[in-house]
Amino acid sequence: MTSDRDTPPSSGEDPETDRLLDGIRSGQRAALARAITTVESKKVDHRRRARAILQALLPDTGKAVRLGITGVPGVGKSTTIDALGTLLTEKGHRVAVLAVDPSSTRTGGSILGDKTRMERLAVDANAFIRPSPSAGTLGGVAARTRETMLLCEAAGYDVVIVETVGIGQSETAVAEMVDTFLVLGLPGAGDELQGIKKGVIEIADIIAVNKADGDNAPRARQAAAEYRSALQILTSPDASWRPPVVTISGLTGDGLDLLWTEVLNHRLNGEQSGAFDDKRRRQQVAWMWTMIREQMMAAIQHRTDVRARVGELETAVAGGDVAATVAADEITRMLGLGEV
Ligand SMILES: Nc1nc2c(ncn2[C@@H]2O[C@H](COP(=O)(O)OP(=O)(O)OP(=O)(O)O)[C@@H](O)[C@H]2O)c(=O)[nH]1
Ligand SMILES: [Mg+2]
Repeated sequence: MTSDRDTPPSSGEDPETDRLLDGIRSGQRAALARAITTVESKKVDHRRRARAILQALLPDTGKAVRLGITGVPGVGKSTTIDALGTLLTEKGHRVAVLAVDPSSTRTGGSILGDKTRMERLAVDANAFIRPSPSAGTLGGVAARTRETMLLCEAAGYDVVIVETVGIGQSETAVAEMVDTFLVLGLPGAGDELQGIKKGVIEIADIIAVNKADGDNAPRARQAAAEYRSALQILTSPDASWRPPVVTISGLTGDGLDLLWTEVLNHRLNGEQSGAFDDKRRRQQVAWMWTMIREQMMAAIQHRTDVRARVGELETAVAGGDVAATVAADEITRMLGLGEV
């Protein structure tokens, strides 16, 4: 980009883009919310504006601690995020909470649901809660959430928490957009690790056994010990980091300070070993490829001639009249990509 640092880059031609950029840079919630609506929109002119905004804000992004949180329904994600987020805003941080829930067909309901379970954060001037973009492909939902994360960073949120429910591949999608991936577990993990998939433990940077309060406290400590031994037989993706297991209570707030310390330890450790920069770089490139795939699919949807021909070819391929390879080649050519 040719812009210099004294004059923030702007679209130069779209006043709404300029208004959004100014609003986001000065941390205005309304502008942030409007920009998020713009990145979530499928309209071509909105997508164009979204790209202009994201490019212009690029120098203002990347500075937050990006924390992913997953765990089975009822494990206490909302409760924990409410308590941890409040602890962080009390420390002077600005916290954004986003979600990836591709199964979500809820509209306003999920905002209400999430916000009533995050009572304190919902009314905290230094917190911003945004529910998952409405149902779509996981790739699409994750794409919008990642863009929203960048907007939040540019608006001055220095902690971004991305929550997901343990459905399908959504955990992997969230793990791929954050620096630190936290898996919440329950006391009584001994019963085959409480339905938490082994694959999820493998991508955890930190495990926290929640509900370690009252009568549950001893069982939570026992579960933590079991997670620790389960982790020993797994090879960690980052050789310089052994995922710690902590016990917490989202309800009482016990252990959340230590949990946050572990998040910062993970960051520090990664900065020293180089794993942090590597991961961010890898994520950005993987992100570009995801977008290329998304946009190719979108191009097929947008071009009526291509869409019509895809329909005919599907029938021909299903009927055994045209080889799938040949059909794919025809569409690739129609998109102007030539012979590949
Ligand atoms: N005792 C105890 N109860 C908790 C704790 N954290 C959450 N709960 C309770 O567990 C229930 C589920 O908590 P949520 O925070 O809604 O769980 P969630 O993981 O967000 O659930 P979904 O959004 O449905 O996936 C609620 O009744 C909470 O009050 C905790 O640390 N201790
Ligand atoms: Mg919840």
